Amino acid sequence: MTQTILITGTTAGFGAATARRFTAAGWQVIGTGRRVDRLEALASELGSSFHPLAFDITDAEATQAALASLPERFAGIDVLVNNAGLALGTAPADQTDLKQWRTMIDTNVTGLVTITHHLLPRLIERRGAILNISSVAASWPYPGGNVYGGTKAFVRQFSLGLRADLHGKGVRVTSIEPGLCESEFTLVRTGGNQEAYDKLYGGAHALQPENIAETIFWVATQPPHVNVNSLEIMPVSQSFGPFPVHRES
Ligand code: 8X3
Repeated sequence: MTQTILITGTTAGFGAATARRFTAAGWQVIGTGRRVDRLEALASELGSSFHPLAFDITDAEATQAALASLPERFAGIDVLVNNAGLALGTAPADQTDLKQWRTMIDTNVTGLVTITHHLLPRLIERRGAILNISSVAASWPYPGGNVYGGTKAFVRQFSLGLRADLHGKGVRVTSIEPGLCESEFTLVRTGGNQEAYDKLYGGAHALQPENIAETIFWVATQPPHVNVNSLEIMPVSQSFGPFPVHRES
């Protein structure tokens, strides 16, 4: 039987690459996002096995209405990939814009739990899977990560909590935690600063969205009795720093 996956945030980066990976493997893909032009472009590229669903994930009513509008062929969902999310800014906590913090929480936390809550009955019925895109920032704090890291720690812990609640129901849940990956993510984070983008990725041999898409595909296609609880992935070029100690002079 053809399987169906719903991927949030398919208009760029991990989401678009994951939509391509699963359609190439014969899955039906529902791709969500706000930017209709990008969803339509992906629909023309991927054909009838891709169903675009345009809505703003921070709008609970729009989310519910969009899910209710799914045609019969796409209504049964086997896998949910909660990919929609963003980082805004890299400034220290005392110099950030509260609006940016709230936008990250609205998308990365509230949007994610809202769509998950709506889809849980279908996922339980199909003994499906939930793959949540967290980040290395969930476990490893860095300067300027503040609320972004906090939202991703939520995603990781929510995933583990879901596993506990879904015990015995045959639903798999995974927290996928990528590190530095070359994508629009950084342009969004820096407000479109191409120079910062080039500086960050120059010579870094960062992960590519296709690496994450392949990881998601591997997790989703494990045998039904195998649950990957969490999976952290970095480029070889990225690792860990020392704990800084500030000394009074
Ligand atoms: C973001 C990962 O390493 O760019 O989720 O902070 S990193």
